[in-house]
Amino acid sequence: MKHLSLFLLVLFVCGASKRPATVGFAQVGAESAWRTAETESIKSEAQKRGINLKFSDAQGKQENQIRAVRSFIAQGVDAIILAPVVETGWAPVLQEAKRAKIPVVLVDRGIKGDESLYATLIASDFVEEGRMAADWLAKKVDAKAGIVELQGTPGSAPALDRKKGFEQGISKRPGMKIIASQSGDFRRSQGKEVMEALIKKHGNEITAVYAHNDDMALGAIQAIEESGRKPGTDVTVVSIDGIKDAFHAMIAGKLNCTVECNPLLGPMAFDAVEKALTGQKLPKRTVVQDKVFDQSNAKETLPSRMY
Ligand code: GYE
Repeated sequence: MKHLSLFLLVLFVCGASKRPATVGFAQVGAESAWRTAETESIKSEAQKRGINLKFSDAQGKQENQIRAVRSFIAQGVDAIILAPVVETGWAPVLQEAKRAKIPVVLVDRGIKGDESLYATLIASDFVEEGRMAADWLAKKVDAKAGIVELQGTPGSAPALDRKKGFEQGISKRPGMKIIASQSGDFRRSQGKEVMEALIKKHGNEITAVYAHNDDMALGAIQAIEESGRKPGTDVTVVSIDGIKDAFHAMIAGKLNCTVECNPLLGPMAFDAVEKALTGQKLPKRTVVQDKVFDQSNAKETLPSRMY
């Protein structure tokens, strides 16, 4: 009897581990090069591990993401990876996942509220990124600047925290002032449009741009050039992400600095999924480490950039 149950247990464990896991990934959209790199990292890691991945692109809308998570639950996936577009409004659907005993791994952006609704969060420290951008800018401009801030998606963790960190960074530097702050939704086209409007309004008062991501900074750089001023010289431009195009712009002297935010979260996300599925303990939060790059090291760094 004892041997039989042991045999059955072994059979069960082996059988279970052989069945490929099915994981649903509820992605925000494709608003930036960062986002595309993250999608690619998760898709390729799933393939490498033989995981059956169900992918959903919410086109930047929370209601689409909620619908995707519900459909993953209905399909009985083993786990869900969620990159939440905004911080609030997740409790009902995450409670449904919890009731269905489907672990949820949050990647890249956090949420507000009950921590028991997700297994773990893997993300950068966005407040720290904002602070690093402010410190770099302060040194560059001798703590004197009229700053335009281009914010990310309203209500998203990176937009809220990058704003907060930057404000903390300039708070003890009275010569640095944010003269306008508007959302460009993390998109290049909107970064350009917003910058055009702000140049019309504030003209040469603007001596620096702080963009919450590289794509918006690259859009702003175009707007500055079209207005007849020189980005990188007349207007100091700092941003966050560290995409390849940012390195090209730094080499061209148009972008001054980018704070890296690593989107290659696939391996960490699936390590977490596997731990959650085998009942291992997970930290509530894993902080991805970031670095600052500027024109002094852009050229030598570019060949090693992965995204
Ligand atoms: O910085 C931006 C993107 O959530 C950290 O979202 C991510 C941000 C990233 O669209 O480019």
